[in-house]
Amino acid sequence: MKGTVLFGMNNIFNVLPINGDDPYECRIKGKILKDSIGAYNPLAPGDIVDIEIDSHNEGKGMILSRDERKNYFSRWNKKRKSPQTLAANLDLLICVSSPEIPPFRPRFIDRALISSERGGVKPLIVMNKIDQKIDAMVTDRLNDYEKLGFEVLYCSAETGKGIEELKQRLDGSTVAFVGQSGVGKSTILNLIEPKIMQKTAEVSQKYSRGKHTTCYSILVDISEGGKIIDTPGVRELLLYDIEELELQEYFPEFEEFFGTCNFSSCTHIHEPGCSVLEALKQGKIHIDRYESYIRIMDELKNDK
Ligand SMILES: Nc1nc2c(ncn2[C@@H]2O[C@H](COP(=O)(O)OP(=O)(O)OP(=O)(O)O)[C@@H](O)[C@H]2O)c(=O)[nH]1
Ligand SMILES: [Mg+2]
Ligand SMILES: [Zn+2]
Repeated sequence: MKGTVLFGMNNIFNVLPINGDDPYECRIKGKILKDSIGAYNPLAPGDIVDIEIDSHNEGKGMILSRDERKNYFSRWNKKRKSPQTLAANLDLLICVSSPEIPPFRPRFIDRALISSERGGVKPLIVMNKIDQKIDAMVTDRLNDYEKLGFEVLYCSAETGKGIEELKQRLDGSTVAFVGQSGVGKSTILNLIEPKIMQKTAEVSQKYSRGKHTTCYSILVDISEGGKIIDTPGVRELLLYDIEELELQEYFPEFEEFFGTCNFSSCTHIHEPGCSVLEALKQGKIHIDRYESYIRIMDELKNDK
């Protein structure tokens, strides 16, 4: 029988049968799923699996295999030195951010955009907490994302502004919320599906940081249609498996300069006759995006 993984904890996975209302608590049959060798987690919310129901134990079952993923959103888990999938089989990756508390982190967004493209998912940037002060720097960065062709939606889970629009984007599809801790992912989910009540917590006043309230990814079926995967806030969104010369392809603003640098294998960092560096000088490329490019490049080269 096929089912969707809702969440997993301590190697026990809650799986909702495709045509059923009640999830089964499942373990993986055997020691490991053959598709997940080397991964931090064998399964993520949104994964489609084959299960065998345990006829002796009500509500229990075994996971036999995992279907190939249509797409996924993942990051590099530094501690365990392996890729960690946060959600699978998505129609949209929603990167939630906030303008002030916690502070706006465009570098996180840049990484989320790259990781979603890498995994084959369309991204949407959501600026939540628009009831807070929005700095000119923040507006400038968000306008730049729009100029680059990324969608940006503004909302406030506090006042409800923009939430209707967000609901419409859901429209029967499967979406995942990602973002730093404290930006309001679970609060938005609770507004969209009040019967859920995911735990939320105030941002620490002292550090202006979230408290990592959500501790594992979970898929929630929305009564009005669609599915939302709420993920825990991650401090770092590390990228992996991207070649040095491949990174530029994730920066749409570099595209018009491809093939116009002096060297065909230009990394756009220090090479003479580099048209990306020239465009940067002329203000055609946002300095902050370029800074992200440099930092990610450094990390891809050195980190693992
Ligand atoms: N002012 C304001 N506060 C908000 C808004 N949305 C959420 N909050 C508050 O922000 C705090 C953090 O919200 P959470 O929903 O727990 O954040 P989260 O992104 O789920 O955080 P993690 O689970 O730790 O990743 C809570 O105190 C919310 O009430 C908003 O639009 N405006
Ligand atoms: Mg949360
Ligand atoms: Zn160049």
